[in-house]
Formats: sequence, C-alpha cells, structure tokens
Amino acid sequence: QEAHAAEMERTFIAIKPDGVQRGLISEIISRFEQKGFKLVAIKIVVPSKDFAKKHYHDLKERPFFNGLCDFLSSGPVFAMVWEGEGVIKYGRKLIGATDPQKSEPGTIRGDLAVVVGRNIIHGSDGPETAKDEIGLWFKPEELVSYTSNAEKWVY
Ligand code: FUP
Repeated sequence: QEAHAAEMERTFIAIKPDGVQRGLISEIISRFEQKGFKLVAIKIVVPSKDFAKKHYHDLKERPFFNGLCDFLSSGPVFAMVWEGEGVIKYGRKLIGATDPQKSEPGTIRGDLAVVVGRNIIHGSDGPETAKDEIGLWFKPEELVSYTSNAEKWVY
C-alpha cells in the first residue's frame, strides 16, 4: 500500500537546552528514527525570551512560566518536525510523562532525565498544538516532503 506523504501527520519535537548541552541529540533522534517516523525539518537555534513565551503561551498563568521561558532561551534548542502515522500521540509516548520521576523506564524522559524543570525534550500534545508549534518554529519551505525507501517496509 502506498503512503501519501502529503497527508501524513506531523508533530513538533524540540530538544531543550539541557538535552543539547548533555549531548543527547543523536540519542533522541535515534528513538524517533528507529520507530519508523520520518524527519522532515530540523534547525538549531537559541530562542529569544519573547519567542519562548510564545511557544509556552498556554502556560502563562503557571508559577513556573517565567523560569521555564528563561530556561528555554538559555541556550541552543534543537527543533524538529517528525512525520508518520500517529506521530503526535506516539511521540508523546516515546517522550514519557512530564515529570521524569513519573516517566516509565524506556521513555526518553524516564531513561535520560530526573527533574521536571530539566526534562530535556518537548513534544506537541495534540493536532492543534502541533500545527501551531510547527508554524511558530518553521517556515513552510523549511519542511521537506519526500518518500523514504524505508516507508514501504514501515507501512
Ligand atoms: P509537557 O507537554 O509534558 O512538556 O508538559 P507541560 O506542557 O505541562 O509543561 C511544559 C514544561 O513546563 C515542562 F516540560 C516542564 C515545565 N514544568 C515545570 O517546570 N513544572 C511543572 O510543574 C510542570 C511543568
């Protein structure tokens, strides 16, 4: 069966400054890649604090909002768009619970992080957020569309 790349689900995944500084980029990419998801955009950028506030606008009433935005803008963030069937929900599963103390072993946060304020990775929590976050971090022309040779074995 043919997979239609243009119709495929996409999600926004970002390795936060702690994950980048700790050298976890390749480890994290591997988990998404080995699952069978497809990388369609990447960039490494130090977001401004204003940009961080836009990214986390849903959390602006929370007590940790300011510290969270300071943290996200404190160093390079490795931003990605991943594509594949069910990638939004399953991406969250690969990432694990927000608090690494509650993340299962085998998940990215469960295996690689300890505290909630340094939980190394972000992933969109639903289709609307995914669309908004991809639009915030990437220009449409920065996303590629291609058929990978592996897809005929994944689907
Ligand atoms: P998640 O979608 O799993 O990243 O979780 P949230 O959107 O609820 O939270 C976003 C970020 O806020 C978390 F990754 C870490 C930070 N946070 C805290 O620092 N303290 C909290 O109690 C909850 C979240």
